[in-house]
Amino acid sequence: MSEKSPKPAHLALYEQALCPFCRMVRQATADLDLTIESRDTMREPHRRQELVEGGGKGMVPCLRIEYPDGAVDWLYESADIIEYLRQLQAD
Ligand SMILES: N[C@@H](CCC(=O)N[C@@H](CS)C(=O)NCC(=O)O)C(=O)O
Repeated sequence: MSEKSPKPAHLALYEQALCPFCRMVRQATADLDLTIESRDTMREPHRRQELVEGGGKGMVPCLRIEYPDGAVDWLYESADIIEYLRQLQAD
């Protein structure tokens, strides 16, 4: 994903309640005062299927970034997700 990515139209976080990496991302969203839709891949198996089909693997956390033109990026790795959200909030 390039640094020139447009502002997202919608964000959704694929996560699991007991995942420590997911917890770090959730804490960052709270610190940044961001509200992001949560999609739990353990409680809702269809969300895991969506994640695997869209992002290529079932690992959580993963941030689904949808742009105004309908394009979608799937961002894995908690540190990368947190950095993306910080940049988004700073812009
Ligand atoms: N380096 C990753 C680690 C994420 C990770 O290990 N997630 C676990 C849950 S705590 C997972 O999804 N494991 C199942 C899989 O990789 O498919 C990050 O920081 O986000």
